[in-house]
Amino acid sequence: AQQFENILVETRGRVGLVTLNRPQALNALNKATMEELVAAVTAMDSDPEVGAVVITGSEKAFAAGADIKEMAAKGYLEMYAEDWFRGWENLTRLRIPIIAAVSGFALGGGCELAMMCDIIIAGDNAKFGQPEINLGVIPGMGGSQRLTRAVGKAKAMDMVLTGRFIDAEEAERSGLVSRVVPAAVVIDEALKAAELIAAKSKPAAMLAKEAVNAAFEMGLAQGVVFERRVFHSLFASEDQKEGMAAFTEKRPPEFKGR
Ligand code: CO8
Repeated sequence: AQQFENILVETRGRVGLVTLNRPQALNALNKATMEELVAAVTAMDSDPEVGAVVITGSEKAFAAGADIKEMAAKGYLEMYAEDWFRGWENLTRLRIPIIAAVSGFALGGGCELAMMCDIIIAGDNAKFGQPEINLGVIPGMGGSQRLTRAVGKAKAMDMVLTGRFIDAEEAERSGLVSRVVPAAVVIDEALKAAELIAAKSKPAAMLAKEAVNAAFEMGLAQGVVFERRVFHSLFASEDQKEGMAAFTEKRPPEFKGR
C-alpha cells in the first residue's frame, strides 16, 4: 500500500475511507494533501473491490480551507503558471461514488471539496462557509459555481459576499447537504450509506453518478436522451440479468460488477 503523510487510508469491506490528517492546520488543504487525496481515491476508483468512498476529517474540522500559509506570498504569474487548484479537477473526473462525512468546519476549499463529493452527510456541529472574501480573494476550487447550483443564487451570494458560516440545519434546509446526523455518528452513517452503494453493481452506480452529474451540464431533452442510452447500455451487463432475476425469484441480488 502507498504511504501518505497528510491522509489516512483504509478499506472497510468494499468501502474506501480517506481521513484528512493535518490536525495542526485544521486539515487545511495544501498541495501535498490534494495530491495524496487524489491519488488514493483514483486507486479506489479503478479497484473492483472498492465500490464507494467516504472522505472525512476530524471532529473539529472537515477542512478549514486551502492552505492560506502556502499561497499567501505567491504572485499572479506563479498562481497561473502552476495552475493552482487545477489538480482538484482530477477528483471530480473520478466515477466512483464519493460521500463527504463532514464534522466541524468545512470552509473555503473544505466546503468546495465537500461539494465535489456526490453526497454530503453532515454532523449537527458542521459549519459551512466560503470566507475567501475576508482574505481579499474569492473561492478558487469551484465554490462560486457548485454552491450556486446547490443552494441557488440568493443563498450563494449571501455566503460568498459576506463570508458568513451556515450551520448544519441551514445547510440541509438550503439543499447543500443530504442528511444531518448527530456529530458522534457522522462517520458511521456515511460508512453505512457507502456500504449500501458499494453492494450495488459498480458500473451501474458509476453510470448513475454520471447521469445525475449530466443534469448540470446538459439541457433537459438532451439529458433525458443521455440517460435513456445509458439505461439501454446496462442491459449488456450480467448484473442487470442478476438484479432482475433476483427480483422475480424474491432473493437478494449478488452483483459482480460486470
Ligand atoms: N490554512 C492554513 N492554516 C490554517 C487554515 C487554513 N485555511 N485554517 C486554520 N489554520 C491553522 C491556523 O493557522 C492555526 O495554526 P497555528 O496554531 O499554527 O496558528 C491552526 O490551524 C488552528 O486554527 P485556529 O487557531 O485559527 O483555530 P480556531 O478554532 O481559533 O478557528 C477557524 C477556526 C475559524 C476555522 C479559523 O482557523 C479560520 O478562520 N481559518 C481560515 C478559514 C478560511 O478563511 N478558509 C478559506 C481559506 S482560502 C480557500 O480555501 C480558497 C482560497 C481560494 C483562493 C483562490 C486562488 C486562486
